[in-house]
Amino acid sequence: MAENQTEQDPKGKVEAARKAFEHEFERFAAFASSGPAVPGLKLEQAEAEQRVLAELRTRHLGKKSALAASKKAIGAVAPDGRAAFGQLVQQTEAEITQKIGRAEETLKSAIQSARTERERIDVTLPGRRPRRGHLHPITIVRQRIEDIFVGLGYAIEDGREVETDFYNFEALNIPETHPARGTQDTFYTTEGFALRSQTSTVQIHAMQRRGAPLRMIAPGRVFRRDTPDPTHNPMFFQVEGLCVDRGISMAHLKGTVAEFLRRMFGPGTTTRFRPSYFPFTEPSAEFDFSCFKCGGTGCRICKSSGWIELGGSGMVHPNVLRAAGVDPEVYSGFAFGLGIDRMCALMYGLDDIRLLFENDVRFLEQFD
Ligand code: FA5
Repeated sequence: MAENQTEQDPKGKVEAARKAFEHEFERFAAFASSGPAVPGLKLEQAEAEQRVLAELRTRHLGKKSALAASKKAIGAVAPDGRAAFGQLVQQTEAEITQKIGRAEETLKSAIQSARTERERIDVTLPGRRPRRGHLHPITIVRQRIEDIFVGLGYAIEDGREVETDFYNFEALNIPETHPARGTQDTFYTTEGFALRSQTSTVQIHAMQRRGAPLRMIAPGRVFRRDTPDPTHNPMFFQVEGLCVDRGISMAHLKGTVAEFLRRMFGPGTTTRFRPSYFPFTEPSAEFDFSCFKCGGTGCRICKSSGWIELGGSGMVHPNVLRAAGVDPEVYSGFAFGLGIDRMCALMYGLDDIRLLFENDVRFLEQFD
């Protein structure tokens, strides 16, 4: 009955539209009356409220709103009440428009200041510097070795990591049945190809390419089927040295190695040679140097012996010179090879060479 009355009564319709608006607008009342900022209102919240308010505006002031219908109905009202009715509609519309407008303004400025706050940057703060990397300790040691030998007139050769049986064994005087193959057992890729087990392979490549006379060092990665322990890795670094010329003798080998170690570990360093065996050198010797830590009196690093073992050496076997196309009747040469990883461990006091390949930044950072 009441509904029917409202339907009949244009004024009642306007009143009902206002009430419906007031009811829905309640949640925005605070925005309509507060200042430009709403304390505690988060950006996402304010944006959601803005969307709801836009819908509310369409519902109450849009073309299909009850108020729009009342506007259309003005003409149908009896002339004596038309002006008053028209005024009522206009007033109601103005009130609603004003309230929504104020709430919109408040939300807009709340959104703006929340955005500014979020994007605020302090331009006076110092920028973040990218962290600079540094060389790996093995690279540091390798470069020192290279510098010393370049100073002694040696060229630096780059070898191959995957080798044929010929370069890794045959040409180095290690035939297929030789027991030395067992001590340097390596990883085979396919028939006839292996990961090199020593940098001595570069001796052959260098002599074939450059001929004699020749002075070179060849640092690089080598591989062996060794079980990892504090002094062994299946992949490690060696540096090879080779000097071939007329009249080269064991004295040149000893002088060169002694000078290298003095430059590497200090002028007081002494060197000793012990007889040894390598299939590709004759005679062969292993060389040690006086402990750089205790000077020879004995300490933890040299295991109380006063000496540190470093590598193998000898006079290049005539068979090796021949295999590489150098006439052993005219030329002779010396060669040596040492392990960079163990040298690096000695220099930095590491008790396990495996640390060098774990890529733990906390460890590597110490060598900056
Ligand atoms: C050789 O490899 C010979 N080619 C050296 C040589 C060159 C002799 C020229 C004569 C003339 P040896 O197998 O001893 O030699 O290895 C040389 C060095 O490599 C060792 O002194 C040691 O420092 C290092 N080394 C050997 N095996 C490993 C391993 N598994 N892990 C880390 N370092 C190793």
